[in-house]
Amino acid sequence: MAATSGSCVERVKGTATHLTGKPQAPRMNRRSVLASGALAVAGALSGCLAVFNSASGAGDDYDVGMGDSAYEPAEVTVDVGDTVVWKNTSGRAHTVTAYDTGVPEGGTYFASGGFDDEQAARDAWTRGAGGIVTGDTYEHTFETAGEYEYVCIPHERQEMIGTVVVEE
Ligand SMILES: [Cu+2]
Repeated sequence: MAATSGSCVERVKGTATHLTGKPQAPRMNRRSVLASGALAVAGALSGCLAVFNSASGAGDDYDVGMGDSAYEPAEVTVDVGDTVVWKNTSGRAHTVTAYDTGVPEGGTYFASGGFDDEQAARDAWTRGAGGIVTGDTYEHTFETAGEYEYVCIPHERQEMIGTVVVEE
């Protein structure tokens, strides 16, 4: 099994280098990250599965990238219970801040930094809190169906706005 695992890691690295032209850390399967109780051996196995998933894009370690002034993609569609992972793929700090009016009835407010509402997130940003720095991730699990709208506070004027559509 050790030999098989090793070759999986090699393939992950090879793919990442080929696609981006620069070395990257081996991709992690985020489900293995979320399952904190998982045994180490299970993590190794899911790492192998991620090789095959990444061929279709499904095994990426994030769902929404954050470019200089845009969420990429700006809209994603997921199912109830899914976790969306944002990753700052740019060189500047961003936020993921739900609009108070952008959360459907019964939905949970979300914002990087863990704030309870939009105003708290905006106030915090003026103090430099709640940002997602280069390479960092933020994630939220959507338990209620509907359409969620969110914004990057520092790049609102550049219309850095995103939507998560959560289906039943
Ligand atoms: Cu931004």
